[in-house]
Amino acid sequence: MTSLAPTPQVIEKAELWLRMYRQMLAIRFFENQVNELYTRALMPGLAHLYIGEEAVAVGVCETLERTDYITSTHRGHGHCLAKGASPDLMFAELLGKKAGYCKGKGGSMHIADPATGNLGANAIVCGSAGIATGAAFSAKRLANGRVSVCFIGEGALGQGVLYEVMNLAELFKLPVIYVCENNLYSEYTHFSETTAGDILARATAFGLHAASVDGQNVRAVYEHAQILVERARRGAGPGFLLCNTYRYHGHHVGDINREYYRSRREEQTWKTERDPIANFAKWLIEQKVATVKELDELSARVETEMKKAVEFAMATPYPSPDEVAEDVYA
Ligand SMILES: Cc1ncc(C[n+]2csc(CCOP(=O)(O)OP(=O)(O)O)c2C)c(N)n1
Repeated sequence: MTSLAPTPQVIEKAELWLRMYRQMLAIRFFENQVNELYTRALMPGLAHLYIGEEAVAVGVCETLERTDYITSTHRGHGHCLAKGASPDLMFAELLGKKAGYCKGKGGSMHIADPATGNLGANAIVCGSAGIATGAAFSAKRLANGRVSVCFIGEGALGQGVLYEVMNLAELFKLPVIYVCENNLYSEYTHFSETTAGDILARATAFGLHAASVDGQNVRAVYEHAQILVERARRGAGPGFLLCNTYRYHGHHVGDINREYYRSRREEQTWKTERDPIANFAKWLIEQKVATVKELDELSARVETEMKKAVEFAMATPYPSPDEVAEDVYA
């Protein structure tokens, strides 16, 4: 059987697709290491894993410039990595080390990286909506062409501040995009038990340009995000992107007995049929962007990089006790 050659469009974008694939792998392997550190009691506190949702962070952040802003959530490692953060410094932060992004004093839910436009994760549900909208306001006033992306979970739809900022964002035509990751559960409750009506209608009621996308398909996320980012950047106003996705792990690393709120069968179905990485790999191979062997080798390289990042973080020192009051505000 003769195989078809890749189309010109696929060839043109091959580098982009492979970069996105690599970035999704990086997030997955990073998070696997986080889970292991927690399970082996090597990491203080806990973490909310992003595994299963990689296509959202990567698809959106690939449409952004380094100088564009993002704000993140309690489930923020994926956003941080996709915007260009260093895994070494992230692991150092998770382990409470001085080399970490917050000198070891912030931990998983407070990683910020101004160098890559990441204005910070936020432990407060919807806590970053005002920050992202304010950043967009500054971008508009300074006319610097930057765009701001506010990642939120569907749990944030229950927070009043979201409606205040969407109202202002539309009135002022701010370059901000609210990316809502609906992973079906807010902690241990299905979204249908907390969320009335049509989610997109909440954004369109204020005049935002809103769209819904399969959050397991990185190309679809990328293409939808590109439209909203381009509109925002040329001054056409804010957008709202609803990404339908799923978290494979519990609400946090300690949430291991989950059958009382969702079945193992449901988890298995998402993992085997809708995995964003496996499905993208299949597509890359079908389109002849890469071979199975090339993707396997890439995967092994990225996994090794993440293991090395953990080694770096383990070996680097803790802050000295006399620095405890430095860089903290209260
Ligand atoms: C204002 C506020 N209320 C409650 C909490 C407790 N809390 C932490 S995460 C979470 C669930 C958030 O769900 P969602 O926004 O859908 O994000 P997901 O965890 O699904 O990624 C809740 C209720 C909080 N951190 N902040």
